[in-house]
Amino acid sequence: MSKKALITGITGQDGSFMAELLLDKGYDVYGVVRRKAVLNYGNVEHIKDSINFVNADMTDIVSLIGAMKTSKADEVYNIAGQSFVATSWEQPIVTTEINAVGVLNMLEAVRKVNPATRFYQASTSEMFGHAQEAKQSETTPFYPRSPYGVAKLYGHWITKNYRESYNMYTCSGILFNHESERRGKEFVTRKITDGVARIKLGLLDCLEMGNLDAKRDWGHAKDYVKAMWLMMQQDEADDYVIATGETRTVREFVEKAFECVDIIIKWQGKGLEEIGVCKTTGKTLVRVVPQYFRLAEVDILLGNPKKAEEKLGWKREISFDDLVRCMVENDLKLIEKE
Ligand code: NAP
Ligand code: F7E
Repeated sequence: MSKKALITGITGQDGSFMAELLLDKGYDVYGVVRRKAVLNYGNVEHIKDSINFVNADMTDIVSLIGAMKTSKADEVYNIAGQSFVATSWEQPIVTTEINAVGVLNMLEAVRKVNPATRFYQASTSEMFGHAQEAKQSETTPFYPRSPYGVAKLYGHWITKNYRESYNMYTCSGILFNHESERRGKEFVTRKITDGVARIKLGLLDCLEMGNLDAKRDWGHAKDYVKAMWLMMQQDEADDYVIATGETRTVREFVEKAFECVDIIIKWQGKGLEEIGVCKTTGKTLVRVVPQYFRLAEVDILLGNPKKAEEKLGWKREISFDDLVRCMVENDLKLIEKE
C-alpha cells in the first residue's frame, strides 16, 4: 500500500516541490489549503489533480485534527508558515499564531489522532539571527532578530519537546535560504531576478533595494526538499542544518543576475547613496532606498551542512550560478508571456 503524506503549506514554494517529490516516490499526497475568496492552488496548480486537498488552517486545531483523520498520514511535512521576515514586524501576532502556536496545534493533532505519524518541522537559519559562530551548525546558540525568528524558535523547541516528552518521531530541518522560480516576489532573490528581467525588456528603469551588504547562504529549494524527506526516513528523529556552506552579499546576487542578461554593474557611492550603473551605458539601474531596510538586520548567515552530508548522505546539487540563471531565465519567459 502507498504511504500517505500530509503537507501543510503545499501551495507555497517548498510545499510544491515536496508534493512533486512525494508523488514521484509513489506517496498518496494530501495538502492543507486555506479557504480563499478566490480559489487558487498557487504553486501546485499544475499537479492539482494528483493531490487530495484538505481545508484547514494552522491556527485552528479542530481543522488540523480533521486533516489528520482524513489523510491518515504516515508522514506530516509541516511546511506552512508566515514566511516573510519583514511582515513579521507589521503582523507579529499572526506570525506567532501561525509559526509558533500553529506548530503546537499540528503536533497535538498528530499526537491525538496517531502519535506514530512522523513529523517534519520547517525550522530556519533565522533562529541563528545575530550569529554566535562564523559557521552555524546544530550546536550554535540561537539569537533570533525578528518576530519571525522568535516564533520559529518556539516551533523548533516544541518539536524537540514532543520528541522528548512523548517519544514521537519529530524532526526539524534548520534550513538556510533556498530559492527557485517559485519564490514569492517580495523576497530579495526573486525581486532581483524579476527586476533584472523587466529592465532587460525595457519595462523597468531601476531596481530599488535595501541592504546590499547582507550576506546569505542561498541554495535551490529542489535540493532542500530532498533533505526534508531523508530526515523522515531515519531510524531515529534528529535535527539537521541544511545549507550550501557558501555565503554571498545581496550585491553579489544583483551583479550575477545582471550578468545573466549581459549587463555589467559598476558600483558608485556608499550606504544610502550607493548606486549600480551599467558599465556600458552609464545608466543607473540599482538604487538603495531606506524603506527596504529591516528594523533589526541579520547581517550574515553561513551554514555548516556536515551532519546532513554525513548522516543523511545529502548533498547540494544546484550551484549558486545555476540558481540565479534559472530564476532570471524563468522571469524573462514569464514577462514575455505577459
Ligand atoms: P511560502 O512560499 O511563503 O509558503 C508558505 C505556505 O504556508 C503557503 O502554502 C501558505 O498558504 C501556507 N500558510 C501560511 N499561513 C497558513 C495558515 N495559517 N494555515 C495554513 N497554511 C498557511 O514559504 P516557503 O518559502 O515555501 O517556506 C516554507 C516554510 O519553510 C515556511 O514555514 C518558512 O517559514 C520556512 N522556511 C523557509 C526558508 C526559505 O528560504 N524558503 C528557509 C527556512 C525556513 P497560502 O497559499 O494560503 O498563503
Ligand atoms: O531577505 C536583504 C534583507 O527577504 C534577505 C525567508 O525564506 O530566508 C528568508 O528570509 C536579505 C535580508 O529573506 C532587500 O535585508 C536587501 O538581509 O529574501 P529575504 P530572509 O529575510 O533572509 C529565511 C531562512 C527564512 O526562514 C524566511 O522564511 O536581503 N534585502 N534589499 C532585501 N530583502 C528584501 N526582501 N527586499 C529588498 O529589497
